[in-house]
Amino acid sequence: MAGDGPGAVTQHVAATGTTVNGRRLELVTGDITHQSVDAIGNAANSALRGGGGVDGAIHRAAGPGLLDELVSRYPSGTPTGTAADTNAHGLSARWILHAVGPIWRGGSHGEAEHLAGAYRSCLELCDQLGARSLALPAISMGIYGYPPAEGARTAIRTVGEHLRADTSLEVVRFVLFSEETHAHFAAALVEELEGGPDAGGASSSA
Ligand code: AR6
Repeated sequence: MAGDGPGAVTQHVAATGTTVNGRRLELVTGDITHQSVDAIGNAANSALRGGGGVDGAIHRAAGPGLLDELVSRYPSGTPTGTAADTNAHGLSARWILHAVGPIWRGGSHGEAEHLAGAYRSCLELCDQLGARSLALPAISMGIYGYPPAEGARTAIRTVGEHLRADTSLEVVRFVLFSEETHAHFAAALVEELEGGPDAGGASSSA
């Protein structure tokens, strides 16, 4: 909801979260195209020409100007494990960050590094752009077949590391499309940020 600030949860079925270094890491269930945040992450492919899943939903909601911008600014797309920024067009945000996760091929083809790289690129772009709030999907965990328990741990760990360092971000919100995916992220949040010796002072709240 506009006006509620970056910490507002605008649409959720189940919401959980934690605080890392004074910044919020939130989990909600919902449609990422309905989020009002500075930056919305997309799970794209390296051609950056649209597709199915969350990519299709974002292109439909943003309108045809998004594809035009991608074609003109990124004629060669962007490699797996990186992200590219555009304007948000019809979405209620300032930027869309088109992140390219890996296709799951069994786990021994650099998938974890590429998945972490896709999330890290979104976080670094936020710092370059001055974004204070970011909504992220479960990159690679749909059509690209990444096992969600493992993918969620990589996603949470990568965001947790970034929030512990110097960043413009005040809120990072994972917007998960199903209760099942939300449960994987909630378990990963406990394991990666609250349970282990590397918890970094995180404190949980509902
Ligand atoms: N809001 C939030 N999450 C969503 C939404 C939505 N509107 N729609 C789907 N998801 P996927 P990938 C979830 O397949 O695995 C495209 O064709 C979905 O349930 O969108 O990275 C691209 O162009 C899943 O949990 O992305 C690429 O070719 C998560 O988003 C390819 O798919 C990611 O699923 C990328 O595959």
